[in-house]
Amino acid sequence: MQDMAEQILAGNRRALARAITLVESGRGDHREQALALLESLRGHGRQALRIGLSGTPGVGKSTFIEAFGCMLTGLGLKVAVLAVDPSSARSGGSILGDKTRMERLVRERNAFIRPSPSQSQLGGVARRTREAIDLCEAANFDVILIETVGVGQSETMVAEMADLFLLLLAPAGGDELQGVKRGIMEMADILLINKADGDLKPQAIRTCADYAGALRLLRKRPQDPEGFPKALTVSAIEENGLEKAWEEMQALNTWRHESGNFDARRAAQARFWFEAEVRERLLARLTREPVKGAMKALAGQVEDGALTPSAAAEELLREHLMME
Ligand SMILES: Nc1nc2c(ncn2[C@@H]2O[C@H](COP(=O)(O)OP(=O)(O)OP(=O)(O)O)[C@@H](O)[C@H]2O)c(=O)[nH]1
Ligand SMILES: [Mg+2]
Repeated sequence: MQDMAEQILAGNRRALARAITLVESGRGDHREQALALLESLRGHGRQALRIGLSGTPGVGKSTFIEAFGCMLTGLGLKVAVLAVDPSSARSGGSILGDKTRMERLVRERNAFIRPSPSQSQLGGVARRTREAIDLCEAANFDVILIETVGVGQSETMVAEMADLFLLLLAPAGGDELQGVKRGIMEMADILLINKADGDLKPQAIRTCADYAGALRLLRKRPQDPEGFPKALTVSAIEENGLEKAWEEMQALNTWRHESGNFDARRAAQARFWFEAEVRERLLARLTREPVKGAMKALAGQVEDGALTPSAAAEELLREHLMME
């Protein structure tokens, strides 16, 4: 693991790819190795800008990442792309789809693209993605793009591991605007109205103005300077508005660094994931033997009236989970 750690720190991509495979593995011995690897990488002092990107299917996420990623590598930056796709059914197809849609970025020397592992449990996906982010950061990437399709809880999850959260939206009529859930709007730092090209351009500009209005109605967040969150139009296909979007991201990022919000947010995220993992692993024990069987037996006694629910819970926690 020490050797692998050194190779990752030296920016060796094959070592990085192998390490990500290791953190994705469900095997117990792999898990131990992965933890040892992450531990030996801790304290390298490198910090990438982690950008989460979400949007409904077909809005242009892959096209945007291809264009935006190439723009960043063109600026001399090293870019890693990770995908979070909690629906395992889609993962096989999305790997192929994204490889063809990111043709240029795939060939870039300074880009690293990692499709999502096929895994249906969101908790597992969260841990793997966080660890993959840590590995990419250790490998000295400047920007880490984390793509997620706007389904279920995956957006919240990505927002909790990103420094900046972008929401990609399509040009829409006024009524459709309300289709974006308020909670997701509140998480976004920058809304990007994509497809602002050709016939769709006027509609994209109107949609952008509508969203800008909606953003002004949201409660002011302590992590924002004046003017944020904001809405911008882009065209991923024509590669318009990408520099402007990058300027805004940098402006926000600089402000957050200077105001202490950046570090505070990372600390809060670390705490969030610690607590989430404790909860998740405690719950997981209930569904595994021997606790599962003990729970079933106690449930039977509760049903029969031999034990009260509270007494049975007490016994399970004390005897089988060694908790008071
Ligand atoms: N006109 C126009 N079309 C775009 C733009 N960006 C993407 N598209 C088109 O929209 C369709 C979907 O683009 P993708 O990049 O695959 O969208 P996605 O969000 O990655 O979709 P999923 O991976 O299915 O979630 C494709 O036909 C793209 O060519 C754009 O800026 N302008
Ligand atoms: Mg895609």
